[in-house]
Amino acid sequence: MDPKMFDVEGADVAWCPGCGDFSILRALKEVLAELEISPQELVLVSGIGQAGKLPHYLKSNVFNGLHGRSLPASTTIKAVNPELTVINVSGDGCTYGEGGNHFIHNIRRNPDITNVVHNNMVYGLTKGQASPTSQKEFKTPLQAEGVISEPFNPLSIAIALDASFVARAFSGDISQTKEILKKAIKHKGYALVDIFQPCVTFNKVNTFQWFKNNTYYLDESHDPYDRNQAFKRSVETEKYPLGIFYINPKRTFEENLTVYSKDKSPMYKREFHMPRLRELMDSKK
Ligand SMILES: Cc1ncc(C[n+]2csc(CCOP(=O)(O)OP(=O)(O)O)c2C)c(N)n1
Ligand code: SF4
Repeated sequence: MDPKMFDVEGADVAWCPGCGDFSILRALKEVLAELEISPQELVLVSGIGQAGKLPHYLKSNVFNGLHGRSLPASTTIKAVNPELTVINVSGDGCTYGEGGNHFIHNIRRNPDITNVVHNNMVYGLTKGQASPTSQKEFKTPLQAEGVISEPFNPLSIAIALDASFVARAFSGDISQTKEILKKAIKHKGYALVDIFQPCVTFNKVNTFQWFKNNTYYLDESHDPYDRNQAFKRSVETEKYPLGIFYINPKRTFEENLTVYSKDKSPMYKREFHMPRLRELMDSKK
């Protein structure tokens, strides 16, 4: 497929020139085309923020919800129609801050969705306040003397909760980001891809060059099926590892739903049975 088929004609892209979001958009379009996933089979789900605007710029079915509330929507969409490819795209604030509770409980459920998090270590849309992943001592107009809280470590939390697929990429390296995204989308189960994404306007510390200097790729000696090893790597901060940290194949949320135990057809293809619904409603009176 041609990645251009995902272009949205006349889209008025609101991102700043040089923003790391552009490379994520490009990588995602190319990966979808290479995996031959059509816009009709795809649903992009996001919350609020600069990252949350990505679905406006990529032709697909879209659900744009409240800040932090995209994961439950993704899980539900996949549950009612497991034939769709569901990709959740949002920022670090949206996913780990306002949506932190959903992030945790979504991992327990393990829906077959891909969760792409644009991690720029700042709140971009609301003009540069600290986010949960902002580093200690990072100065902002609100945290004028620097952030005093410990940064949230999404990878360690995901591995501790035995998530099905945990990875980190850097938007400055499109080819590696594509490889990681491809594996995440193909993975059956919840796949977290945290992507370092420079915010060139509001984060003058964690720049493209900073991410380049402070990251390295996990090499072949890393066994992504070894949870202890994955956890050890996830806490490294002197240089942040990139790549696939952890894979744990397990049954998905949809597979565990009894509604699919005998009949695999999605909900919308099933006959609606009004008398049975009435019976159920009446039984709760
Ligand atoms: C419940 C709620 N709290 C706060 C806001 C205000 N708000 C909108 S976007 C945003 C920050 C977005 O940051 P992030 O999710 O990191 O995405 P980015 O803009 O950096 O891509 C905030 C705090 C809101 N819309 N809803
Ligand atoms: S404010 Fe930051 S995250 Fe938002 S578009 Fe500009 S560079 Fe990108």
